[in-house]
This record gives sequence, structure tokens and C-alpha cells, in this order.
Amino acid sequence: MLYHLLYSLAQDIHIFNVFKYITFRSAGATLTAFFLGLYLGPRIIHYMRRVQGKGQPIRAEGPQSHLKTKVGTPTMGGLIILLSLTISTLLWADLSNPFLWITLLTCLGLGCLGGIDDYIKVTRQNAKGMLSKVKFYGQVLVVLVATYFITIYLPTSVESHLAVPFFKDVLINLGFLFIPFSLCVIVGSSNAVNLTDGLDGLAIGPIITTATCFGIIAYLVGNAIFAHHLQLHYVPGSGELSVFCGALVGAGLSFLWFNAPPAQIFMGDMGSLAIGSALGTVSVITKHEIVLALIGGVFVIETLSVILQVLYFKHTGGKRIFLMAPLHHHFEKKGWSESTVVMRFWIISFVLALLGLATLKLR
Ligand code: 57M
Repeated sequence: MLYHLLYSLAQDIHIFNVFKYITFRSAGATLTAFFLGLYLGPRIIHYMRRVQGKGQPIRAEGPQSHLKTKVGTPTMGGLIILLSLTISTLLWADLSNPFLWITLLTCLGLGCLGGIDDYIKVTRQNAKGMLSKVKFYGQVLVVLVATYFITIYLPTSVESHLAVPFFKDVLINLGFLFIPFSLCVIVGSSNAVNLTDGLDGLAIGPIITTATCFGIIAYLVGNAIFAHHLQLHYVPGSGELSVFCGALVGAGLSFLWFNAPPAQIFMGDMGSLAIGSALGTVSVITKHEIVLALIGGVFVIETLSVILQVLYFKHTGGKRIFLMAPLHHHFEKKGWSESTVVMRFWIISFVLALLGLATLKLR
């Protein structure tokens, strides 16, 4: 909104020329979302505590410590993230950009789905929530619509193609398989963040590092000069996603303020499904899906631990590879404190982010 309002006045008031720059608007979006989240946080936490009563139902099969330390914590803290993210994005982004709307609406669509799941969990005081099939079909429906519009607005040179990091000239044309592939990336990242969000601050840390990296990637991929210089596949218009990612970083930092141990609130599926899908959508639009798997490696490792554990559990009649899946519970059961697990997963996430950014240069 500010872009449309103030940049048009740049002829008369030169200072407003600065609104032309995505970097300036991304920084503005980050700070706006951060301070907005800090303002909304206490009010939303107070409200959720009041209306949720017992708060997030804690799984009985979880680490016994959780049954003592987590009881009564409210969920749906994703509302803090989504409100500050959305308001800041609408304030600072170019609202004529289709990729921005695709990403924001996918994020909010999955956020609504997650919010319904959280609501069912809290009102029924049952950690199972909505039927997993219904939740999955809801995710697929929202993401299918998003993927359709992505293919419409991507340039024909890359619209159904998969770029491979390190190999600048490799563009694999997936043809109609691009739709199921994109579905797997976006729904997969949504559920991967969902599974990871099992300890105070565990998911939001890698979300912040991943969103920071994709803010940089979107800016470079959407800038013809930088894309050419770095031999990236240029996607006109994708640079605006840098503003969205900036707002997500700011919103994530403000949520972390309240989710830092001991968490005052959990983000809920409202937050995890929404943000995971947003990161997946940005990676598909910027043609950096494989790099997302690297930068978001913590989410990948956590999901793989669950898949391996469940498959092994089923095929061996109850034996386990890990003491418990997802992986963060395995280390808890090995005696690591919650904060130790979280800090070490953050360190891994930071290293993976650096490796992911290195792929921009190593081509
Ligand atoms: C998503 N949700 C947390 C909170 C958060 C197949 C199976 C692996 C599925 C998996 C599952 O369904 N997980 C659900 C993870 C839950 O957090 C809520 O959910 C939202 C995110 N979706 O925002 O609202 C619990 O996590 C803790 N938490 C914090 N701090 C936070 O900031 O402490 C969350 C956020 C919260 C709170 O205790 O209640 C969750 O873990 O459920 N199931 C599992 O992950 C279970 N693993 C399991 O069953 N493993 C078995 C299977 C694989 C054979 C095994 O390994 O033997 C674990 N779930 C829980 N504890 N709660 C078991 C341990």
C-alpha cells in the first residue's frame, strides 16, 4: 500500500523514490512485522489463555516431562505471526504482484486449515484434532490452486522446469509432472514444519533462517542483473517475495519472543502449516526447491526420522530406530535438555543456511 501511495509522489517529494527499492521495503516489512508482533503478542496470548482454558492438549505418549511442563500452554500463537506478516506485507509490498498474492493466500489458506485443527484439539481436549485425511485433502486443494496460478505467471522458459543447484545450465522440464512435484514440495514443507514444531522455539528458529535465505534468493532471482551475473534462472516479479520473506522474518522474531522457553504460547498448526507452505511456495516460484531441502534441512531430517521410524515400527512389529520420533524427542530421551536440543538444531539450521546460500555462487 505504501508503495502505491508514496512512490507515485516521488516526482514531487524525492525521498519517496526510496520506495522503488525492494531492499528498502523488505527492511521496512521486517521491522514493521517485528514491532507489530511484539504489540499483538501479549494481547493474543492473554485472549488465548482466557478462551482456551486448558490450552494445548499434551500427547500422553510424549516425553513425560512434557506432561508436567507444557500443560496449560495455549496454542494458535500462529495468529501473532500471520497477523503481523499479513499487515506488514500489505503495507510494504507491491500489491499488483501476482506471486505475492499466491504466496500470501496459500499461507493464509493453510493457516485457516491449521486453525480449525487447533480449535478442534483445544475444544475436544484431544491431540488428534481433525481427521488427518480431511486435513491432507484440504492442504492438497489449497496448494493445487496455488500451483495452477504459479504455472500461469511463471515465464514459459521455466514454468514447468526444475533447476538443479551447482549446475547452472541444467533445467529439467517436468512437463505435467511439475504440478504433482510442486504439490509435494509445498504440502511436504508444510507438514515438515508441522512435525518439527515440538519443542519451545524449535521450529521458529529454522523458519527465520530459511525465510532470511529465501528473501535473499528471491531478490537475486527477481533481479535481471544479479540473476545474469550469478547465472541464476531469472524469474521476473519474484523479487517482490523478498518483501514477504522480510515480513516473515520480522513476524518470526516477534513470535520467538513469546515462544522462547518456557513458551508462553505454541504457534499451533495455524502457524506451522501456514509458514511451511509459504516457504515451499517461495521455493517453487524462485526455482530453488532443492535448495529449500538444504536450507530447511532441519525440517527434512525431522520428517525423515518420522518416516523411517513409522516404516521400521510397522515392519518389525514395534521395534524402533530412534528412541522416539521426530528426532528432537530422541535426543530428549537421551537426556539432552529441551533448550540443548533446540539450540543445537538452530546451529545446524544456521550452517545449512550458509551452505544453501553458497549454492548461489558455486555454479
Ligand atoms: C505435530 N505437534 C507437537 C503445538 C504446535 C506420526 C507421528 C510422528 C506424528 C506426530 C504428530 O502428530 N505430531 C504433531 C507436532 C505438539 O505441538 C503442537 O502442535 C503444533 C505444531 N503442529 O504449535 O500446538 C506438542 O509439542 C510440544 N511443543 C512445545 N513447544 C512448542 O513451541 O513444547 C510444541 C511447540 C505440544 C507440546 O508438548 O503439545 C507434538 O509433538 O505432538 N507425532 C508425534 O510427533 C509423536 N511421536 C510419536 O508418536 N512417535 C512414535 C511413532 C512415530 C511410532 C514413536 O517414535 O514411537 C510425539 N508427539 C508428542 N510427544 N507430543 C511423541 C512425543
